[in-house]
Amino acid sequence: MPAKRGSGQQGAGVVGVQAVLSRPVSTADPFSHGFLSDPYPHHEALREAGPVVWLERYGIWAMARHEQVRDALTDWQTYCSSAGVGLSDFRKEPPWRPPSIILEADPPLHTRTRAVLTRILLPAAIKVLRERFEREAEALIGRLVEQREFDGVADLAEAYPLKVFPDAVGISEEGRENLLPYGSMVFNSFGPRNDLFQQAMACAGPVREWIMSKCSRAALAPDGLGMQIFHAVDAGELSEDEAGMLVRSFLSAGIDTTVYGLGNALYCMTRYPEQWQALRKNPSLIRNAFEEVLRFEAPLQTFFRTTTRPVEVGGVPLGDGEKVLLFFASANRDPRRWERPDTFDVSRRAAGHMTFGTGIHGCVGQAVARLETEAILGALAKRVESFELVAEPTRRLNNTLRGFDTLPLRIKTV
Ligand code: 4IA
Repeated sequence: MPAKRGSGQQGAGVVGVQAVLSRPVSTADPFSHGFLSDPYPHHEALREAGPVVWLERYGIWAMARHEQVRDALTDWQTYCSSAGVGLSDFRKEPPWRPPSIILEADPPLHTRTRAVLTRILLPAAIKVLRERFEREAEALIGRLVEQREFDGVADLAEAYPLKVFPDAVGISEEGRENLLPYGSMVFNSFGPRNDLFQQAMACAGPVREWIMSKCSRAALAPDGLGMQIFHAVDAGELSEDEAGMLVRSFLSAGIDTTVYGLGNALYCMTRYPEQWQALRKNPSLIRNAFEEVLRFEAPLQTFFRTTTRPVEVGGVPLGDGEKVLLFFASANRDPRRWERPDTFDVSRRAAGHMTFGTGIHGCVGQAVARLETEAILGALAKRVESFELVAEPTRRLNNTLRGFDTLPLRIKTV
């Protein structure tokens, strides 16, 4: 992918001044099948091109180095979310669904909605879920061990979150097959209106209707995480409609992310068997191993921000109201930040990866994600000596997520 120095925007309207500014330029399409199938060489080229790169194809900026991604995420005043965290600028075109009141919002709205979810998802609050999550993990892994051969995606990475998370939120069993298609819509919609987006939207109508029907107080179990959001209405923190929208956020953000994360974890343990042996020998590494999976094979690859003012990044001037594509997965392998960035090592200090984001929008559900993964990896560590691929895994391409469609596994038991 060529990256060249190109001429920037002309200084506009100032009599007698016509500054021609220089900026690194790339012709890459981060949402093409080629890029999404093997993003890492493209990430490297973007990192080397400069601290910020103009993507000609979309007329947007890209940041692929750890320092700039982190700095943008921690400066919400300059890099806002309320114009959407996808390619589409909500101020210029209508969003495909009403914007999320937490993800696609800035303070003060974001501060109020975030406070409610932070409280509900505090590690201490999540503790009560642990026993149930571990029991379900043991039961599922028990069945898969008996089976010996299974699909790591459908039978494990999808099956587990699809059981435990909707149970925790407190929605009915009926219709849960809508959750994955909805996630596919949500995460593909952050990219351009390309083939992946069109495919995901094929069944949009009924899927959205089902999702919205599960977001009301009447649809929620009395003791779940969903109903806890409605308690905030009773306390005067949210309106009834806002509570429903935050339940929608649970159902948007809580499934595919962990499905892709678990699939990538299984893939890493299969691809790097000596790392699985290290985990089995020392299960206290499990927690860090998950962070290393998130660093090394980020299930969430990218998000956008929109500038709220002209800003200079490493000597390159960005204008007001411009879209900036942040490459979390590239920050995670930036050699400026990591030693041996392309080595999967469960004992490295993986904290500081960007997969959960950082700053005011940093993943509010990360305790749930950790709980799910630790329960699954813990159950596997007790029973599974090694994983073997019985066929080549196939990828499921998505404008935002990175993961697998199939992961045909055979396990050797202890
Ligand atoms: C929402 C970042 C991702 C996990 C996410 C997706 C959707 C929403 C929030 C977060 O709909 O609020």
